[in-house]
Amino acid sequence: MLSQWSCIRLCSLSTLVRTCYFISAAVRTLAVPNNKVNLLDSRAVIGDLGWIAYPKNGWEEIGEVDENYAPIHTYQVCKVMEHNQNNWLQTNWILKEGAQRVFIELQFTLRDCNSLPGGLGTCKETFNMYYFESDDEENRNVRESQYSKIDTIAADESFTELDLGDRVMKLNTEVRDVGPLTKKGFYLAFQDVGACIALVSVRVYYKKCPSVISNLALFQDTITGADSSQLLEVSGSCVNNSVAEEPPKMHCSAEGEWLVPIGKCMCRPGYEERNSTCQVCRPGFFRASLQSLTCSKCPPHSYTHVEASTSCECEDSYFRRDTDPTNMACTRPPSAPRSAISNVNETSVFLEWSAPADSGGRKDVTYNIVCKKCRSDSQQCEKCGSNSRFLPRQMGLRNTSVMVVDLLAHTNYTFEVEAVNGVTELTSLPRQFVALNVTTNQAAPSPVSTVRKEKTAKNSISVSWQEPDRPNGIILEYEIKYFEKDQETSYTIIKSKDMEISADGLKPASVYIFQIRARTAAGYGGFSRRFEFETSPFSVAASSDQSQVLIITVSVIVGVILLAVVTGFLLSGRRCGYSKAKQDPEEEKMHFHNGHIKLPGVRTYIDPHTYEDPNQAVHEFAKEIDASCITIERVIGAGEFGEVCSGRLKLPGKREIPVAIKTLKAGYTDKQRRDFLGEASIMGQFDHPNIIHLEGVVTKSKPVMIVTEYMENGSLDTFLKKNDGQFTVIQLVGMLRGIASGMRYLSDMGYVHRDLAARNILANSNLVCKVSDFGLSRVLEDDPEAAYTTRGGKIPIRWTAPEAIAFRKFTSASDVWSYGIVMWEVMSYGERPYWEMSNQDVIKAVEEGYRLPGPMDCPAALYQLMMDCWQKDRNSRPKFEEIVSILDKLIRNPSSLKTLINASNRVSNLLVEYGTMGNSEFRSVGEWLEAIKMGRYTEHFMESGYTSVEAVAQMTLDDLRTVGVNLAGHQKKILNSIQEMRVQMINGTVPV
Ligand code: ACK
Repeated sequence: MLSQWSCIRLCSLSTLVRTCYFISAAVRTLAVPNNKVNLLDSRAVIGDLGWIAYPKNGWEEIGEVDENYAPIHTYQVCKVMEHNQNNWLQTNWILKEGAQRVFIELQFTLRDCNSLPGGLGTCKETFNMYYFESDDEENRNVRESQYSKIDTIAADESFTELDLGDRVMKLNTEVRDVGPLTKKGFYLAFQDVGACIALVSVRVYYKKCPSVISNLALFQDTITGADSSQLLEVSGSCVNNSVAEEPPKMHCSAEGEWLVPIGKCMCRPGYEERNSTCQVCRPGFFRASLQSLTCSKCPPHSYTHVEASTSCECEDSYFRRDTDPTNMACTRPPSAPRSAISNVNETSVFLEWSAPADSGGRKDVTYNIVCKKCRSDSQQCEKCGSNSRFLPRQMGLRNTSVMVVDLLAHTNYTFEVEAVNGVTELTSLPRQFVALNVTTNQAAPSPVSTVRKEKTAKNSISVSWQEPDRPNGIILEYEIKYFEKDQETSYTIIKSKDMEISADGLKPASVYIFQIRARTAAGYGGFSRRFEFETSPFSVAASSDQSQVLIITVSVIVGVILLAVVTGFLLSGRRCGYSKAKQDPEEEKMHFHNGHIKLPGVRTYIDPHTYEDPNQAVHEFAKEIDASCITIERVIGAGEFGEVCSGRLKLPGKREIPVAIKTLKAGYTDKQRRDFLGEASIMGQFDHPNIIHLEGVVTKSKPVMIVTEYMENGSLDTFLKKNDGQFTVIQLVGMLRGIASGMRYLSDMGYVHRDLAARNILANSNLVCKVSDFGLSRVLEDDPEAAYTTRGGKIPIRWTAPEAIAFRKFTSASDVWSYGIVMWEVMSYGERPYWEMSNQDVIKAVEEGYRLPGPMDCPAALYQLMMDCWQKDRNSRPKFEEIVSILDKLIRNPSSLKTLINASNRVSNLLVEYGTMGNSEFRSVGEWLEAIKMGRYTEHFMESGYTSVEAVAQMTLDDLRTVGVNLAGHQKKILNSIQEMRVQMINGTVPV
């Protein structure tokens, strides 16, 4: 019989090393991964394994060494020749350590039965593995029947004698698992029934999911479940300084792998995640919320001096709104808005400003308007009422402009434009604002809103009405327009100072439409809506005797009263008030058909010359004022016909108003009187806020007077010269807009002014400009600027269009040319157009295409407009309508005025080549000084080094003083000549 021992021993000497080699190779490849926990490893046990073999001659332990010569335990059995083998090998008691399923890995070699001679009948090639559970290890006497079989183990590969000869050892590895285990521990047992086996190693282990940190949650070691497909749900715990956003969970698979993570932990604010831990934010850094990724540096104007900050504090005077993100810089209230300008249009004010220099670091700057109404005589202001409207709104404006409408006329307002931002309310600091003082202008009254029918008869309707809601001044009269319904082309206009009229001469049983409007010094307001009233079909009195008696009685009473009134009026003689060549002194009636006047009255300008009797014209258009109503206060100037005075006019029932009074000096001729009053006949036809308003005339006593509204600042040219450089561009453009608007009205009326110049514009205390000086044939006679042309007419050359100078073609287009010159005068603060050039030189230069240069600091858009007004072809010049609209646009968009013409533009058009100081005429400074009668300074100039014309052309007033020219008159004379000199020098270098 071949013993198991002998077989192994046989092998061992020659094959052990190789066997060990295989074993060690297997050990290396089966290094324990960290999700397997060994309960038993026979190779790792150095001392006695404590296994028991039964019967004793069955399994046998052989001491071997591995490749490192470390001892290992090997059990062999090889009773292949004997029948009925039943050899058991029981392991020691294995504590299961909480495992529910264990794995048994066996390594063994098995002899191929075919390779054994004579053993074929009894030789086996398998063995069986059993287990037995128990709570303690005392009871080792386990009966065979108590074991539970795990499996029959067969070798994948068995070996033969040949293999030994070939030095090949075939080591099998088999793994079986068993569970669920219910007791504390168990025994394993290997049953051999007649095979040749060497059990080289037995390893028993269970699997676990090893402790891991995932999503900042710690998942502890977890022993896998009893079932081979079971997933155990495991809760994680958040690592230090982290919190669960959603409870963290993972699933431990039977294979010891973590699967399906759910939820996660995040570092607390003040900490950030680094290497799966939460690290504190350093001073100067903060982390505000779970959502932020890392600690961030404190934003500008904030700080923190401690660790683990969740926010940074704002520096002094800086703030943070609750809604501001924590990573936003701390901010502060804005500075005041800048460059505020206002533009008044009657009772509306357009305010515009620039954003503050410092927005406080925020983008939510808005503007509030504080409106104060101030008394003109004091600094006392009160909050504006709720009547005025702010467009688009008063508070929280995002744009840098606002329109304020429905203000009171003639009222001083202060508008404070405040800049605020999101942190303004967090501070007690005063709000930063820019203030604008504004005085509203005259404004036309609002429309009459209610018209009532008082009485109707067969041929008449009496109506009454109420004063408009916003009269905007003293109502001078009402205009009542009425016409038969659907017959609008034929209408009648009645002017009345009362608030009741009777429209007579109407058709019976007919519907009439009434519309009423009011007039103040600022002109007419809009018409009321249409009111319909019907005349009676029959005479009311016709049917009854009683009524007839009543009517007769009433008629008699009315007649008596009327008689008394008329007599009283006549007796009152030179009573202060108007008198008109009308039956009702307070009422004026005009009939229109298809837009043309049917009875005396005006819609378009009527040349007073067309009246045979000039007196009739003046009384048609001007009211006669009784001289007793006028108080003359002082002489303010001299006109062609006599003094111009200021004074006061007090008409009965009216407020006293300041007026200008033009007088006709004694000893006048008839023609002079006619011409003098001609102006009133023209002025009286106009009714516009930018045309000087005629109050009336005094013709019935001497001196003959023309009374107009008083314009505090007098003529515009003088006023601008006195206030050189004092106005904003917007104010200047506002003046120009007013003049253009007045001129639009005149041209619409078909009136050509012919003498439009700054000297003929008057300005009031609100800077409202009004066109004045309306003459007849004398138009230009009294203008000191007017000069005789070759054709004999007298014309203000510098202001007049070439075609008007050349062939007296005066039109609204020639007025537009003059308007361009006025623009130039205004923008240069009253500078004389073409300076001291002679009229002849001006005519020649203009004919040759030369034009005035842009005034200093003049917005390019305005200079362009001037140049357009000076187009040679009069049809190419803009109409006043267009000029008004261009100026309106510029006013609405003041930034369009910021582009100024540059110095070269200024002079490139300055192609004036006339004067006495041409390059050729004066070769030396001495000659020049002699020519302007300043020869006495020649030596001074030479001594100071001003020896050339070029050097002189650079001189300033200070230079002149240094040279020794101290007399103001001489300084002025020399500087004027230097100015001309510069012009000529430029002209000499710039080609036309
Ligand atoms: O520049 P001024 O002060 O303004 O001098 C002239 C002067 O009379 C001779 O025309 C002034 N003037 C003319 N009309 C008026 C007016 N309606 N209001 C005030 N001043 C006037 C003008």
